[in-house]
Amino acid sequence: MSKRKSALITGITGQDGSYLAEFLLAKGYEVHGIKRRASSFNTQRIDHIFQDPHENNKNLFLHYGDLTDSSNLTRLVRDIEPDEVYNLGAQSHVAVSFESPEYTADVDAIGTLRLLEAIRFLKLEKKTKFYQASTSELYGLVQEIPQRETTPFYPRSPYAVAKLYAYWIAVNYREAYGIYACNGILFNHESPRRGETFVTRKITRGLANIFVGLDKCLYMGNIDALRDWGHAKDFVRMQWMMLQQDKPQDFVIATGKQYSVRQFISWSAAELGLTMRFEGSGTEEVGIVDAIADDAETDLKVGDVIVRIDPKYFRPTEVETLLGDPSKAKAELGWVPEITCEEMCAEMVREDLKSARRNLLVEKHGYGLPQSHEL
Ligand code: NDP
Ligand code: GDR
Repeated sequence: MSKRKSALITGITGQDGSYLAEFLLAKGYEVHGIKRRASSFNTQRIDHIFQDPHENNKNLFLHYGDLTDSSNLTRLVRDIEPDEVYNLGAQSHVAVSFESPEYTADVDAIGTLRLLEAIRFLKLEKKTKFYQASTSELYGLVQEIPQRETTPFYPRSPYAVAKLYAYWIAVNYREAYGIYACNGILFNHESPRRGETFVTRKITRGLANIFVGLDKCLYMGNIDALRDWGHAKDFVRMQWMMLQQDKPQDFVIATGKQYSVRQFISWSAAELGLTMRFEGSGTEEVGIVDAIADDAETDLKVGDVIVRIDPKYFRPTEVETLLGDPSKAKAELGWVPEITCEEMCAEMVREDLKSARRNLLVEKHGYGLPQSHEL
């Protein structure tokens, strides 16, 4: 019997890391993940696959570490000698990168270099395959629609500029040292595990809270922005597929369909039984409840304003439109996304509605709720 494969995932506690860990465990991999030291538990997304360290036959191992810490990364790569490294760890919030540009560069750009250097330094170039979580944010200011592997990059945030370095250093280590390194240029992908401050989750969670009476209004930034949103489950499958080819290559991963943030708000509301109407323009635009389904259990009334614009959520430089062309992934790897954006939106709303109802009970019994975060 062949020895089981091993994988090291940076960012295992994040949205993609949690789905990828599940996926690789189901394929029989030994999975190692790097988690950061935090003052409270930060492993909620992977608690369901956690294995007691005292048990035998474990196949999931968590290690403390950080992408800013070269010696830690090198030691882990030396000890694990992974067949595959998935570099998903990042300061991944575009708006936050304007507040913390240097840290974002350290983690997202130099962190990638540190990992590649560990592979090179330990002479694992022929053994260890490397996946880099690249991003459609590289395209930034529109040069071509839809965006494909050959579209020129024009990053529009410190996050995207850091990821540009990471993209090219992965290409360079492939060409210079023969490392099997691939960039997945992933367009936005979401799920019920999406961080609460990304726009889709902010909407599904915010509207669910308003629907049950925990909140009154959702404050948004640029709702004209257009995105190509897929489901994270579909996208992690492709991350693995990219490392199973004969030759390393870079791929765009996208659905090929595009919607506005405003549309996503309307879908989320519809899943709750609310029809929305938008009035006004610019920062004066509001989202109003236009109709309520008979079976919707809510105290909201027709005419209630539940969405407003707050310019503090606008970014200094915005990426207005992203639409990916996934034909290369389809032609060469047979990959097609299985979950539509609208289905994903409905799933996210249903999960957030369950949490909102649970939180309502908690509040009714006199216990405080964690405050929502901004951005
Ligand atoms: P998340 O923000 O959900 O997860 C990021 C992960 O990185 C978390 O596990 C986080 O740890 C970890 N991390 C953050 N800083 C460090 C650090 N200094 N050292 C080690 N680990 C760190 O992101 P996603 O899962 O959504 O995305 C995964 C990757 O894919 C990211 O690199 C992102 O930039 C990229 N990407 C994402 C897309 C998307 O639409 N989701 C699209 C294109 C690219 P902790 O839990 O402790 O915060
Ligand atoms: P993005 O995702 O910046 O594309 O990066 P995000 O969900 O944060 O924003 C998408 C678009 O929505 C607009 N927007 C708002 N965004 C947030 N967060 N909050 C708001 O209130 C709001 N209102 C409007 C934004 O301006 C933007 O145009 C994500 C991350 O996962 C990156 O790590 C990844 O690389 C890219 O997707 C592809």
